[in-house]
Amino acid sequence: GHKGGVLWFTGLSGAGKSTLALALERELFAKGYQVYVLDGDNIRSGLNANLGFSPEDRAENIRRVGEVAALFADAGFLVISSFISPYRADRERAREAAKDAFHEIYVKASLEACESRDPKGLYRRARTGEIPEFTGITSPYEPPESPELVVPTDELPVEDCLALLLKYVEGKFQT
Ligand code: GGZ
Repeated sequence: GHKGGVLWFTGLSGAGKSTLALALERELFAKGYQVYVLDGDNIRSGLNANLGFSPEDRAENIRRVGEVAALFADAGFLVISSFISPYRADRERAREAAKDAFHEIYVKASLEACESRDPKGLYRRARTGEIPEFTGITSPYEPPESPELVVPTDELPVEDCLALLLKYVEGKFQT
């Protein structure tokens, strides 16, 4: 079997992290990989239910996710972690937890693209001030400086983005 690893997705809300994480999980599972997605649905609803979106809470969110991801990788899983993870220092700490198993993947779309998609109407609510500290609007996003992979979702259709991810994973991890 393959070794464990952490595929650490980072990017703005609406960049396509969740869509790609779930599509990649499905494809990898079908190819026989032991794969598991960590995202807001299974982490912010449970383990991190006590955390909000202040800089301190985001740091703690990412710290815990980084540790959980490292444990799963230790157990031989390919973990797909799908969080905005806006701060470089927090992502670096997650990398230190997983060591060589860590792969930073920048799911890259411009703020303009994300805001025009606005699938959940969150950017609109952030602009009116109804949602405070919203990433890209009233809270910072620090893009990766040297990610292992960039997936430009505002330049390529989702199938091509998925193909990039699959090629990357299959090059690094053999079942
Ligand atoms: C950013 C927020 C916020 C604020 C709620 N800022 O696109 P979504 O809706 O479905 O996913 C976003 C999710 C971000 O949670 P993360 O755990 O990934 O964030 S972090 O890594 O920064 O801790 C968004 C929703 O939660 N959401 N309020 N203020 N996104």
